[in-house]
Amino acid sequence: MSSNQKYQNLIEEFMHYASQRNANEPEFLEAVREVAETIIPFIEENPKYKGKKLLERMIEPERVISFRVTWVDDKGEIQVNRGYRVQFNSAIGPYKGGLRFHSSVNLSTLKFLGFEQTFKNALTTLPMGGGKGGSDFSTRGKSDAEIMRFSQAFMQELFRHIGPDTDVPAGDIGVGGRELGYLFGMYKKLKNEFTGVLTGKGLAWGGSLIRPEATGYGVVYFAEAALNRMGQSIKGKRVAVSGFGNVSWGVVKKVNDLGGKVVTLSGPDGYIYDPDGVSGEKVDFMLRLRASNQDVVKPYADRYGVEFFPGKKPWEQKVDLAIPCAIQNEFDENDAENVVKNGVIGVVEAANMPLTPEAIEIIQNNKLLYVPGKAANAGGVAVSGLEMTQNSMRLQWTAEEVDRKLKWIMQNIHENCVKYGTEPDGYIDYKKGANIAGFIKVADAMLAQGIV
Ligand code: 2IT
Repeated sequence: MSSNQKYQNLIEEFMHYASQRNANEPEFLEAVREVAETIIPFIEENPKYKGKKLLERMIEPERVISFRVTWVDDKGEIQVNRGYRVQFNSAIGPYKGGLRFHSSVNLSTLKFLGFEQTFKNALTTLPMGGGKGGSDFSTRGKSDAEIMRFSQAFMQELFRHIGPDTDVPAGDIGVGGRELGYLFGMYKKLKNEFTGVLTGKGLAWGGSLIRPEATGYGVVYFAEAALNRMGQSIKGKRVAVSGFGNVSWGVVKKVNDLGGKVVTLSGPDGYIYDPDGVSGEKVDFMLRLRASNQDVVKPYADRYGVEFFPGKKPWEQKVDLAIPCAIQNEFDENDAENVVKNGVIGVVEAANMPLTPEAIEIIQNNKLLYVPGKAANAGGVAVSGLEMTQNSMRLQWTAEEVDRKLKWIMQNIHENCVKYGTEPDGYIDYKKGANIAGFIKVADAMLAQGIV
């Protein structure tokens, strides 16, 4: 009997408690269950953590802020959006995590993201707590002036709740360098302070080199470490990627650096298949696609004469590695069956929780490589942490220095996952390893700081 089965009753009891308190929050409950399934057995086997209600405390955000964002669009019409900041856990540092501007944003999404962020940030070795925020505002079809007015209106409330030692937001889906610039400008105006209150800033105003690339680079460094363990490497591998935004862009660049080939990109409209690989000027074209605010990938196919599959997902292509970079639950059991059938080595999550629980189960039951986002995509927030360090020191490190630190952090996370996730048969359960390593750091800090 596996420890998971032995503790099934405790897990179900805990999930019953969590579901009652968080009804109508399916994404949050999905993230909680994933952690509970690995952490409850760990707590039961490590008496130091027993009877302390650690998990009950961890699934309760320290603070949830919800606010109205009103602004005027280009037609002169008044628009009303909802803004949030979920300050989840500050046991090991100031709340830290991105802002997401996307039509799917609601409290459930942001609670799942803030909860995951707490574990992810703990894995980076840097002193950052967990938080997440955003709005149901979508940049799709908006003008630059509208994006500026919305970002300013959003910050007009958020500024009260954040600060360089309190809560340090960054970007996420729909929030890149442009949006962060508008957010930072308004924060600075309101506070009359130039501080490192946001990360992902532009280079000229306190940003860090490598931050734009960091999430994608980190994912590929992690994948390389995992492949090396299996006696393989990225070199010569064909990779399927979803999305075409910031994370996919970093993944494409680093896969190319290491001698692999990314053959797919996707958007809400479908996916493109480029057998020659996304390289050279095609990589820069990804940035133009993002800046166009259209949220479609088809223009890539039109421009470079490759195949476009409307309404389809890239996981039907035969590749060596699948790296979902788009959004939660984008990869389901059918996709998992597809990639298993096509002989994939594994799936590495670059987005947050892109695989459904059923998909994870299929990948892991087939003993294929599965790396959860909270481990694989931690490079983004890790370089955000390095940006905070540089801001505090009032200096700027070179790209080489930041990249070297990023690589070290990703290898360290990989080793920690192996340490806590190695199964008796030698299979590495990276999900279990990441959850336990993250839990230990946050739990030890919470125990030391008393009941607060
Ligand atoms: O999901 C993530 O880790 C991010 N969106 C980055 C957060 C950050 O604070 O850099």
